[in-house]
Amino acid sequence: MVANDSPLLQTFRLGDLTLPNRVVMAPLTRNRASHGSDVPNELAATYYRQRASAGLIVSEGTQISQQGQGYVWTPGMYSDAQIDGWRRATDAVHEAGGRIFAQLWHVGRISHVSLQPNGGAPVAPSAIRANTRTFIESGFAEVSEPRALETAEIPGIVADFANAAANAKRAGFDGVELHGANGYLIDQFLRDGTNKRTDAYGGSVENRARFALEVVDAVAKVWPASRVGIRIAPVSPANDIADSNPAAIFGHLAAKLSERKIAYIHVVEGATQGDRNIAPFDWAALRRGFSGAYIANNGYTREMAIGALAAGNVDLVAFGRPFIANPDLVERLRRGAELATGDRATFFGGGAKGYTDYPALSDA
Ligand code: 8OZ
Repeated sequence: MVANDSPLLQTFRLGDLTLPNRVVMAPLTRNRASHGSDVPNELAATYYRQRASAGLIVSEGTQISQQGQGYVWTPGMYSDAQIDGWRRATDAVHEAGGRIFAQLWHVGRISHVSLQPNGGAPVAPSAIRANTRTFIESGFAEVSEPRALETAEIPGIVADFANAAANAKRAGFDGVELHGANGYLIDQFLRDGTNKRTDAYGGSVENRARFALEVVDAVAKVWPASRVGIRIAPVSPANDIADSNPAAIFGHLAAKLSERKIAYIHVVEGATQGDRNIAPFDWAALRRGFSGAYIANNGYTREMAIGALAAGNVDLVAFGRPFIANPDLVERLRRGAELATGDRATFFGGGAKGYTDYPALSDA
């Protein structure tokens, strides 16, 4: 047993929200939206309700438009039916005393023609195909060759983010997190490995950050900045992304996000779901360069999280995979109880099995 003065159980003031603890449920792609409509169904409401003791839940990545979808059966935030479906989940979380932000997602080039409007090419800052796979109805598939966005198309995608942010409000979310990590569209603009543009959105760090900041500004017209966060993964090679100088682009981004007073940066430290030390990076400097809260993520154990919080290095710690098989993760961390291990075969796709059937300790 551990006393309730554990750093994990301290409250945290995130903008105008008071979080009851420092444990964030990280966004987790689970591919269980209703087939054909990408509506989050009753199972999703149950799944999120079961995890409502998190200080904050960040929803799974939720595409802002059909063009923004890169995997089959991920939920959307652009149709009325999707908004209604999400309303069930946010009501369930709130009834259980929790808080939930929607993660707004555009995959950019990490997609497949079978998922795109009219079977078209996925869009990206530059026409460079990623060396990676996605999963589509028939199973894993190489991602498709993208086309480069015309400059004139970019405001439309910014507007899609703003529209999805407004839809998230209608759906009862408490805020929104922009998916700026893991090699998806916002990240593709940020990095010089994927952004070879010669217009105002490419080249210098100022230009490469322009798209991300335009999205932040548009979303922060719909929500107070204190209800907006962004997830970033400065050195992760996820989805074949690369940059020649991550400290430069992410340092600049942090400074510009500070001016906008958004609530938090949610930082995947190291390789997503992998080596935390894949490349050197000064996380403390990134945090110092940002005015809001710092949510740390990636392979944190209970001990690491307590240590980082106690040292004052981080404000909140996000746990991803541990939340799959431990709906009451906060209680287990409080007790120092053993954590259950999730079954990889049911991470992506399927029904209740491996989704809503993991018990809490109190169920035993
Ligand atoms: C796992 C499978 C599919 C997508 C990410 C949204 O890496 C994802 C994702 C993770 O951010």
